[in-house]
Amino acid sequence: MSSSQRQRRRVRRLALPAAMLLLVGGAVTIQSTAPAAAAETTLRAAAAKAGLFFGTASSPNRLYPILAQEFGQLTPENDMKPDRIATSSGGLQNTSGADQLVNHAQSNNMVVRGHTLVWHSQAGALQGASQSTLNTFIGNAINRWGSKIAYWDVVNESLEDNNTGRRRNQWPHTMNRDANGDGDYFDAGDTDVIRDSFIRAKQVVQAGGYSTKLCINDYDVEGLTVKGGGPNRKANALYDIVRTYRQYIDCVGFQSHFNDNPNSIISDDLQANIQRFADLGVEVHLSEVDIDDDLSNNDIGAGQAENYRKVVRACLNVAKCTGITVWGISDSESWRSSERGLLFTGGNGNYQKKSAYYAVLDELNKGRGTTTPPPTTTPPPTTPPPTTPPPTTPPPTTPPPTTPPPTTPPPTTPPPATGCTATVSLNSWTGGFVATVRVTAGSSPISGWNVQLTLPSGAAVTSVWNANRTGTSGSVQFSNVNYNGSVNAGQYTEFGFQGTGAASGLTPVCTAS
Ligand code: 9MR
Repeated sequence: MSSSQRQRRRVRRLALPAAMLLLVGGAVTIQSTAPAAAAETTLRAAAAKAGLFFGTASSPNRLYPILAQEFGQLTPENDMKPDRIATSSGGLQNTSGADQLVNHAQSNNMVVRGHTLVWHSQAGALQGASQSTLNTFIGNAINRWGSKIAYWDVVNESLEDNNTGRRRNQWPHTMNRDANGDGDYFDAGDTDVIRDSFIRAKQVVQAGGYSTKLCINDYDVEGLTVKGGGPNRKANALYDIVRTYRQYIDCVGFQSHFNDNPNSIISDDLQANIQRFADLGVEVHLSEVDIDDDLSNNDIGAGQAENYRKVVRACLNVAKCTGITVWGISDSESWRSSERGLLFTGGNGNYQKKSAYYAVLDELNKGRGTTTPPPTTTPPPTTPPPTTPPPTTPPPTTPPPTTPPPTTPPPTTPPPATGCTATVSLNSWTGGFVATVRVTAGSSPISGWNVQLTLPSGAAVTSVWNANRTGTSGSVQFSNVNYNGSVNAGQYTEFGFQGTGAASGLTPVCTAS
């Protein structure tokens, strides 16, 4: 018996008693309350009910009915890549496949993710192009489809393999220059193709009045840790990029190609990693999911269906995880067909649902937040948490009490320190800056915070994330938003703002509630 036959039998076994129960319930009580909302029967509908999209990658020759039935979002698997549509001067050519996909999505009310503008691979005629030519291409591509594209992957796969945490040492990143040699490309005098491509993309979106959101997309960035528990430096590097360029970046794609590569694991801290990006204020998508059906070497080596459940649940538990895209419909048509990593078998539109499909549908139908979300704050990657030195002397042993304990606390016990402190780090350039403010709770938990700081004359706030704001220049107040007011003792959360002018010597004053 095939797995899908087994699955159908299982569904029939479950369906019969449920129907009997309904009949019995109807017989014994006329005033029965309405039955619980029926579970949705497609991935698309179940995801929509939970407030996210569930999509897939496709091509013009695979626009079968099942596509729009099961999926609410579409990514052109290959038809929008520069090697298909870019000329060497940054113009457009051969857009018919991409147009067909966009039109199909439009007529079926599907969200489109454009994939992709700046990428070292499949660059075609753009290979080796200057930033100025890339900018021309970015403008032409964004303008061609405007708001029909809800999300654009502006920069794809900019970070090196093997968990080094470095940018790729190949075009277009070879255009980068670290002017002051401090090891990053974030300084005013540096050249950074990521920053410059996003700045251009943002300008085009704003000038056109489009609703398009701009994403950075990469793989092996899913967990906080890699196999063995070490830090995921690639994820940390991506985090630093998003934090630094937050004003231009709206969304982050974790590709989520899970396989036996030690950096491609499904780790228990996937949700925490999604959450820390979400805490920067960006949307997070699992943008190219496939899960090897034999993860025997993986940290979570459960069956494929269970692994899919974990991945979908991690997204559902983070409100700003707003979409999941599987990288194709059927195993046989996948770029990694030998790993059988998708939700269907079969081909040419005649597809059969796998156990993994039913697991995903079931998890989506449970909706968001059915498990306790982790704390909304996780430490940023570049600052390792302080390590507690091991005690040098054994702790004193408490002798058994010989007298009854006092009924009032001794007067010398100091009251617990409460409140919060705030520190600012600045990333400045000529005429502007981004400030990241860290709010740290004292030795008691806090449930809300307020940070006041005074900007130097000539400086003004233009945008803020992860906080509410009162004032623009001079004395400015920031307070928590609904998801980051609660901070545990000794923990911190961060918010940020962008401004014009120069900001230096800021001394934030934190008060807690
Ligand atoms: O699935 C795509 C496959 O058909 C192409 O041959 C391949 C060429 O590089 O690209 C595949 O899609 C990739 C995506 O664009 C970026 N992330 C990794 C995907 C799988 O390789």
